[in-house]
Order: sequence, then C-alpha cells, then structure tokens
Amino acid sequence: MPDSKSAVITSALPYANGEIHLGHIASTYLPADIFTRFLRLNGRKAYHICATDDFGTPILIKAEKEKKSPEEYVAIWNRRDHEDFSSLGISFDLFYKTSSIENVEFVQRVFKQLQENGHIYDQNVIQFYCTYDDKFLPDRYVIGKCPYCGAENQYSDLCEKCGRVPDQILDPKCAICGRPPVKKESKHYFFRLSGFSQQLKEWLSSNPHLQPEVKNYVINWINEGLQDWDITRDLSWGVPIPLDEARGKVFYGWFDNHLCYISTLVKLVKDKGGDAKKFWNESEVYHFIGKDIVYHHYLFLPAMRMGINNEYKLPDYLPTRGHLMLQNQKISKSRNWYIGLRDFTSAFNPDYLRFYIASVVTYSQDDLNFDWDAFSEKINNELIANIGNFVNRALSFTQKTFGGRVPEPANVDGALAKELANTVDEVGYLLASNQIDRALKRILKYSTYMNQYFQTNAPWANKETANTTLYMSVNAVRSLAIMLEPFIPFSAEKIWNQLKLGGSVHEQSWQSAKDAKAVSPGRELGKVEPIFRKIEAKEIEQWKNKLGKP
Ligand code: B3M
Ligand code: ZN
Repeated sequence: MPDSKSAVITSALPYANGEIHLGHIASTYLPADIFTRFLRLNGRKAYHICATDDFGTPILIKAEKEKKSPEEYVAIWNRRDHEDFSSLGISFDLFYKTSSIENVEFVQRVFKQLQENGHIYDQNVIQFYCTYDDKFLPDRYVIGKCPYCGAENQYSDLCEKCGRVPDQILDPKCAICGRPPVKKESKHYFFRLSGFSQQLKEWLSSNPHLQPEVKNYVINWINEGLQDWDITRDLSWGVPIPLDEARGKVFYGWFDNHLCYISTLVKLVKDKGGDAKKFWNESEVYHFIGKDIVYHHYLFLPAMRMGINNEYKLPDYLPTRGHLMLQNQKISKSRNWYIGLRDFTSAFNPDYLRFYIASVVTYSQDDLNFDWDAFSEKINNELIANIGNFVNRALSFTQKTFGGRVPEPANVDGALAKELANTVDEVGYLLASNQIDRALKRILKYSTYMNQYFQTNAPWANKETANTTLYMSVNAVRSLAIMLEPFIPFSAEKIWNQLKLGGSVHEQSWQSAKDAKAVSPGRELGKVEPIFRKIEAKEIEQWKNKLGKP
C-alpha cells in the first residue's frame, strides 16, 4: 500500500427494495468502512462510495404491489438505506443511485463504445410473454415448478430450493396475474464475455492483490468456458438501450449497476472541481463484495472495462467475504430469521455491532456467525471489561486524585512507549492488509497489557509512582482512541471528548497514536464517565425470542 496514493473504495450496491440487515453489514459495508477510516487517518484521500441498485424486476414487482411508481419506490429505499448506514457510522463520501442521470448517460455511452469495439451482438430469443398484462416476463416475472428438484413456486431465474437456474421452468405462470404466459420472440443484445477469456485470465493471474482461493475458482470457471451475457430486458424500468431499433428495451441490472461505481465517483470528484478520470486511474481501486457476487465482479465487470479500452482502470483489490449466519443458520427474511439494522441500533449502541462483527470477520470467504450469547460476551468481557475498564480507570483516577489534571511524570516509561509503538505498527499493518479481526485482537492485547500495568503499579497504593502511572495511562487512552476510531467511531469520539484534546478523533493522524507523550502534564480532562453500558442477560433472551424459525 504506497503511502500517498488516493483510494476509491466501493461497497456493493444494495437493491432498493428492502431493509439493510446484519448480513449486508458484515460481508461488505463494515469492512469497507473500517478500511476507509483507517486510510483517512493515514492522511490518504480515500473516497468511500455506494448507491442503491434501483433497477431490476424484483423492484418493479414490489413497486407495482405497493401501487407506487418505481421512481417513488426506489427513492424511499434510497433515503432509508442511507439513514440506516449513517446510524451505524458507515461513512460514505457519496451515496447515490443507479437510476441517476449521470449513471444512465454513462451506461449508454459505455454500451455504444462496446458496440463500436465489436463486443456486442444481437440475437432473437424466445421469451415468456403475458398476453393479459401485455408484457414480456423476464426473470422474476415467471413462477413455476423447478424441472430439477420439483419445487413449486420457483422463479425462472433461480430455484431457491436447489439453487439451480431452471430456464425451462415447468407449468409457468405470470407472477403478476397468475395466467400462463405464451412464448414470443424478441431481439436481445449480448455482451461477448467469451471473447475476454484470455485477457481475464492474464489479469487474474498477474494481479497480486486478489485472494488466491477466489482467483483459483474464477480461473476454473474461465477454463470451463464463459457464456456471453444477455444484457437486454423487455421492461419499462431500467436504463433504456440507446438504439432506435431497441425502443422499449432496457439493460439488465448487472450491466448498469457496477458502472455506477464509476459514475458516482465521477460525480463526487467533479462536484469538488477535480478531474474524475484522472482521480480514478491514479487511485488504488477497491471493490468490497460478498462472495455471492464474485462472478459479476471478477469476470463481468473487468471484461466490460477492458471492452472500453480500460478508460477507467480495473480494480486493484476485490476484498471478498463470506456470508453472515445467524445463530449458525442461514439468514432468511421470509422466515423472520434475520435482524434488521434499524431494530438493532434502536436497542444497542451501534458500536457494539461494529465491535462484534469486526472481531469475527475474517479476510476470507468463510461464513461468519452472529450469535446472541457470543455477542453479549464479547461486548461485556472484551469491549467493556477490557477496553472500557482501562479507559475509565485511567481517566476517573486522574479525576479523583489529581483534580482532573494530567500529572507530571517522574520519567517516561520506555518499555511502555515501545509497546505502544509496536502496537500501532502492527495494528496498522493488519488494517492495511484488510485483516480487521486480527487488528482488533491486537488492540485488545494492548489494552490487556495496559490494564495489567495499571493493576501492577497500583497508583492508589504507590504514591511515588502514581504520577508516572497516570501520565502514561492517560496517554495510552489517547492512543487507544485513535486506534479504535475505525472500529468504534462513536465511542472513540466520546473517549476523545473526555480527554478534552480539542478537535475530533477522526482528524488525528494514525502515526500520532505512537506518541506516548502527546497529552502534556497539567492538561485538564473533560467530564469523565463510563462510555459503555453492560448488556443484560434478559435483553439477550428477548432478542432470541423475537427470531422466527431457522
Ligand atoms: N445489487 C446486490 C447483490 O447481489 C447487488 C450488488 C450490485 S454491486 C454492483 O448482493
Ligand atoms: Zn400476467
């Protein structure tokens, strides 16, 4: 990670049709946010961008059910998602939308360029068509019986029972009116993904930053042969295909959504008066995703960028993480086996969720687990009994014994200063390499060390060394606040305010966390009080009871 480069960080775009839940947060948004905050502390210009993914049949169907126009419907979710993310401290530099005018224009331009470069062809395809609703019925508009496993009521684009894509769905019905559709011919456009096999392989093999295990199976997919993508939908809701002959047709959502990473960044940089293309191409580009959208991000997205001559460069990093399980079972909204973000943050400090997830999220595709008991243990025993305890002990002892002023030390404890500098370096290294869970564990180790220091030096009994103990401890609290900022920004800010150092913790520099003497003797602390509240066993029981069936 070269120190000075700017960075573009994107988080996968949530579909504008449902609540953000804990699963989204764990695989994508929180890791991306922690990483961005860390880069910012390092003085790097780092832009974290996201948007709602506004197009696609599920959204249109839901809007129709709620008797809203799709524009109205996605606007509601865009606002709500943004609020939910903010409530958890997910700090986007711009949260935009795939239906923005900027994105629509960009997508249309990209299509034309791909066409000029020979990467698009058209072909007539047979599609389901409902004569009653007078509509083609792509993807989710057709329900029927899965030809593989026999499950009823499955969509033609995915059987939720067996996970296969049943193109030849049995006993098909229109999802709107329930009538059997007819088959009708329609002209579709295809993106020649197969033509990029060699180039993609070269890129995947030469990019040193991609996770090897993901890279390997993506290369296997290429070896098995890539299929071209049908990028057309006969719908009214989507980015219109910019051709006279294609009136009434729009692009498939996966053609336009990832281009929104670029169009959103372009808007952000342009609005700041900068040269957006230059910014993109000179930055390190990170796309944070969950493992279910590997195909789209490791193949489709890079191929499309190659297809327009790398006008916007390919990603340098594609941090890919597993799914979140809930009490070791797959999250499912329909069975109420999920936890909405809103519910969660209305009951708990948002930093509790950040802390818990950060401590279990590995840099891999392994699934992770949210467990209510483990959650309360981690918060009570690690965040509160370790970090909270040290912070509060150091500050409240200074308050009580030294009238709230940082005492003059006899000397600076060299061993302690060294331990601090090592901690900051190691945590920094781990965060730079996206190993969030390990970075947090390293901070906890440091906090344990400081608790022991405080306990062993027992300032309440050893009057002669109490000054030095407290001086060192208050300074350690300051360093902890800076190191914790990416993980638990709200609480780090509270600690910062209790130290009364002025400004905001996120304005500090990461390197300055190494300074064991930053808080000078004589400085006065702010109001000192416990930062955290313990989680009660009965709260956890209530939450468990709220869950439906796994
Ligand atoms: N809207 C959400 C998903 O499939 C999808 C991501 C788009 S990222 C460009 O998880
Ligand atoms: Zn119908």
